[in-house]
Amino acid sequence: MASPDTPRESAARVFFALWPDEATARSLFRLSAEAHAACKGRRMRRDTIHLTLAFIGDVAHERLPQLMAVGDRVVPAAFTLRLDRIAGWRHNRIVWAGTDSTPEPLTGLVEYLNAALAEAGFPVEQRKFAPHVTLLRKAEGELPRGEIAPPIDWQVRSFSLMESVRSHEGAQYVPLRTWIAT
Ligand code: 2AM
Repeated sequence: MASPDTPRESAARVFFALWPDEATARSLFRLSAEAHAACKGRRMRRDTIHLTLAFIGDVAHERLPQLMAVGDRVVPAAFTLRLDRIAGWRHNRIVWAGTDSTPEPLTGLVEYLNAALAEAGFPVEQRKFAPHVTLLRKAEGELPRGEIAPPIDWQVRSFSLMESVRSHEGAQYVPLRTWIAT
């Protein structure tokens, strides 16, 4: 995490994430249209839909190689992530797509990243991992809760270290490095 005296431009806001293929992103974007019809809010743009594995926050640029090294140590696995549940969180008014059955390779990846991040001195999330793909922010009224039918089968083949860059159009996400399963 950047210390308060780290000038903003010398830090990058970064996180590890799964980025969907085109078809999965399209399915999720369609789902967000349905959710938006029911509870308004702000839809994630199709190109920004993702699943965060580990959010790190502001990191001084000179420490980015350490984060790359964390990713380099992972042996990326291919797996299917079945998104079968849509729900909302009242505390932050997010509507998200998730799963009732987190695949073991996903849990393993997150645990590995968190352990390696902690070892390298980066801040790690203490809360239990709750895999979710944010669809809407600032949703209003009653939030959805139910099955995604048919479910969306996301064929995960890679993970990425992403930088979140703020612009007047909202956050832009830039991949810093992607690790692909062989
Ligand atoms: P969210 O979709 O639930 O808001 C980039 O900001 C990504 O990191 C988002 O997917 C966001 O999850 C996630 N994230 C996790 N912890 C965060 C935090 N403390 N601040 C901002 N984003 C966070």
